[in-house]
Amino acid sequence: MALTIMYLLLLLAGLLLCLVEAEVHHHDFVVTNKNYTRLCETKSILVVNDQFPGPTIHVRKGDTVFVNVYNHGDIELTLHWHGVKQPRNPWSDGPEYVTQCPIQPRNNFTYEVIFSSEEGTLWWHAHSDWTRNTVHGAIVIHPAEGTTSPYPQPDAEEIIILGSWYTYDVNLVVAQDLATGGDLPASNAYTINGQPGDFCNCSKETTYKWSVDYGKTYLLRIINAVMNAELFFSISGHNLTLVNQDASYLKPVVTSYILIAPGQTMNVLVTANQSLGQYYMAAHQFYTDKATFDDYDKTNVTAILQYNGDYEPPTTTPYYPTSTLPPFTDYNAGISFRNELKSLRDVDVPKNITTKMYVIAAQNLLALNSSGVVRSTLAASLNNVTWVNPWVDVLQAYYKNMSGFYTEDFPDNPPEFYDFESDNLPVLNTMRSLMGTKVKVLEYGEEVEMIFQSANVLNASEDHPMHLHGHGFYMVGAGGGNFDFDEDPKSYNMVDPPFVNTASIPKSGWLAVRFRALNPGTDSCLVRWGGILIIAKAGDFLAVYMSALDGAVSSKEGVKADQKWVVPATGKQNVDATLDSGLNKSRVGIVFRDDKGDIVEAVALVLEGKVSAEIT
Ligand SMILES: *[C@@H]1O[C@H](CO)[C@@H](O)[C@H](O)[C@H]1NC(C)=O
Ligand SMILES: *[C@@H]1O[C@H](CO)[C@@H](O)[C@H](O)[C@H]1NC(C)=O
Ligand SMILES: *[C@@H]1O[C@H](CO)[C@@H](O)[C@H](O)[C@H]1NC(C)=O
Ligand SMILES: *[C@@H]1O[C@H](CO)[C@@H](O)[C@H](O)[C@H]1NC(C)=O
Ligand SMILES: *[C@@H]1O[C@H](CO)[C@@H](O)[C@H](O)[C@H]1NC(C)=O
Ligand SMILES: *[C@@H]1O[C@H](CO)[C@@H](O)[C@H](O)[C@H]1NC(C)=O
Ligand SMILES: *[C@@H]1O[C@H](CO)[C@@H](O)[C@H](O)[C@H]1NC(C)=O
Ligand SMILES: *[C@@H]1O[C@H](CO)[C@@H](O)[C@H](O)[C@H]1NC(C)=O
Ligand SMILES: *[C@@H]1O[C@H](CO)[C@@H](O)[C@H](O)[C@H]1NC(C)=O
Ligand SMILES: *[C@@H]1O[C@H](CO)[C@@H](O)[C@H](O)[C@H]1NC(C)=O
Ligand SMILES: *[C@@H]1O[C@H](CO)[C@@H](O)[C@H](O)[C@H]1NC(C)=O
Ligand SMILES: *[C@@H]1O[C@H](CO)[C@@H](O)[C@H](O)[C@H]1NC(C)=O
Ligand SMILES: [Cu+2]
Repeated sequence: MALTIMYLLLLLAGLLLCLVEAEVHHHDFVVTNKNYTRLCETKSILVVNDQFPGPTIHVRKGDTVFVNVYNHGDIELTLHWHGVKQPRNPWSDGPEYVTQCPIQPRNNFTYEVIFSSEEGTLWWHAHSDWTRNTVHGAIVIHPAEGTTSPYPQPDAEEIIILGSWYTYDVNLVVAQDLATGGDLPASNAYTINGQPGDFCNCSKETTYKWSVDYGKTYLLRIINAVMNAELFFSISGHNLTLVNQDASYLKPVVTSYILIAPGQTMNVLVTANQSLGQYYMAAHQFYTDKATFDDYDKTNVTAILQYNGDYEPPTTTPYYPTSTLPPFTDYNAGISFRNELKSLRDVDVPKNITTKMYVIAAQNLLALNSSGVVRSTLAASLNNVTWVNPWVDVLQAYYKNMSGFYTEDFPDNPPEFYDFESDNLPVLNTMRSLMGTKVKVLEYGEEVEMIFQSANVLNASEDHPMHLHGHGFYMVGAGGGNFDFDEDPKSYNMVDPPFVNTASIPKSGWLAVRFRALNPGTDSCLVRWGGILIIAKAGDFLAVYMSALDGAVSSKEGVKADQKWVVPATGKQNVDATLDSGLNKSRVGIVFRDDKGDIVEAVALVLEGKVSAEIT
């Protein structure tokens, strides 16, 4: 009894201490357009405070930051504090149309960013279509005053932001794609702290350099801020010791490379104890989509780790991590890295699961006929629902009890069970999804399990990074093939699974996560890829929204319904036809009448404007 009271008193004292010591910070973020030159070409990009990447926010665990955002740019946007749980503070989370409407040009908005249990590295980014490609920066969260990291104090720290560069106005192109169609563009190069590095045109002079002292140990805070791609990252001659992901500590993983998904953040320790010289840090894409659509960014982005001191470099060019950076399509390197991740300590995994969801992530193709013009629209879906933005943000609609903006019938299971990983899915049955703004409602305190399955609809199964706002989740399992409800749960890690905010569903496989709905009032994520919005009720309100990070809906006008192609009615045939769409290389759907007058739907590959389609 006495012990219990002591404990409570200590707890109270601890809380008071926290309240006294947590700091409040204020920042002004001014968004403007600014010209930047990369890859030999100059273009105007959106930046914050004249910096690309944007300014770093430094806090201690438990602090609060107010950020006044002034939009002096030419495009509407919001900002999001990726991985910050924001307890009971959903209005400041940021996703457009989920927690707020975008900040219009010449307007301002103040975010209150509340840090709670996070410790490590996170990041902030714009959350309106693809504006985040240049509007982003690091968030460094140090241990609270008087506490220390469970790992030895490094001698110094370095931030590495991995980004993607487009030589054209990608926001415009994405807006056009969203309106008219086609796959989303691949970047022209990846960047490290804004620079493509030695292997890209017109980039050698400005390659990012990091100087180290022999014998010191450094903490690298690595952020994947690219739009769409998972990346392998390696430093020639130096192992990495991964100690923290998504601002949560891990058991140390000594590795020669990491795999980092868009949205993820990783802290690694690096000891500078190799012979004095220059070593490349290099990254490139981990590509999991099928080989026929290989139009991805194949550049190798590099920065240089160089030892301080007076020495003759042993080589004229820096060492390249040839043997440690896995090849673009090294699926096993991806899987074996992910299997190593474990929380530093045993954790309290939710076991009283009251909501269990099996969610199929697929890429779909919709055919919309408006006044005789058939638009084929690539869209992503979760359980066959493709998310549609409401025009009043969901949180406001929920809070103000405004009806008609969403429905609370997001399904716990796919409407139809089939062999999700088949290489031969019947096109017509699986290709279409349902457009809608569907939300899943959770009671406060529920323990939730979500199993995501990457379906092979359109032969397009690939890794999909999933991200949860307002909460972290335990990644309890992942595997290949269709989820086996009897066998697969036996392999769950119920002891020390990693606690993260972003994890990938593996290509042709599944991902199982668990979380507690304990944060009334959180929300959202990338609407374009289709998604679920979860609202958890409490005395307060709560919305959690989850979706794939890696794609967007797109569609293309131009396949006119009256266009005549001579196509046999049956059998698999290649069609040769010209598409007046301006699309060069893309996966599109085509819908037309065959010579018998029947409507035919098919998936087509467009190359240089020529269509070759398989008609079944
Ligand atoms: C960017 O460069 C273009 C052409 O070089 C110029 O017209 C424009 O004013 C510049 N924009 C800014 C924001 O400096
Ligand atoms: C910020 O916006 C508000 C309206 O939302 C306006 O009243 C205020 O003057 C603006 N502040 C600045 C510094 O522009
Ligand atoms: C670099 O420039 C050369 C010459 O202009 C060009 O042929 C090549 O395609 C460029 N490489 C990349 C990756 O853009
Ligand atoms: C990296 O770690 C591996 C496995 O622990 C070890 O075999 C290798 O020698 C290490 N390399 C360096 C450069 O320390
Ligand atoms: C360099 O440091 C790493 C990490 O502490 C250690 O594992 C490795 O053995 C060291 N290598 C040399 C050559 O000292
Ligand atoms: C990137 O590096 C890989 C080896 O890791 C190499 O095969 C490829 O040619 C490089 N690509 C470019 C564009 O330099
Ligand atoms: C499990 O959760 C339900 C609903 O939240 C609750 O009523 C029940 O008491 C819980 N059971 C246990 C064993 O915690
Ligand atoms: C599209 O709709 C028009 C009427 O607006 C109709 O005449 C046409 O047959 C439809 N096309 C297809 C492929 O269904
Ligand atoms: C919300 O609206 C519904 C339907 O209009 C109504 O039945 C319900 O009582 C309202 N709830 C609140 C809390 O206003
Ligand atoms: C998905 O929804 C669409 C539209 O309602 C429907 O045509 C299709 O059959 C559904 N697909 C599956 C696999 O449930
Ligand atoms: C998917 O790939 C398989 C095997 O490569 C092929 O037989 C099938 O026709 C493809 N289906 C579609 C919809 O492209
Ligand atoms: C498509 O390819 C043609 C021929 O190579 C080229 O003229 C055209 O500019 C390309 N269009 C796009 C949108 O890349
Ligand atoms: Cu986020």
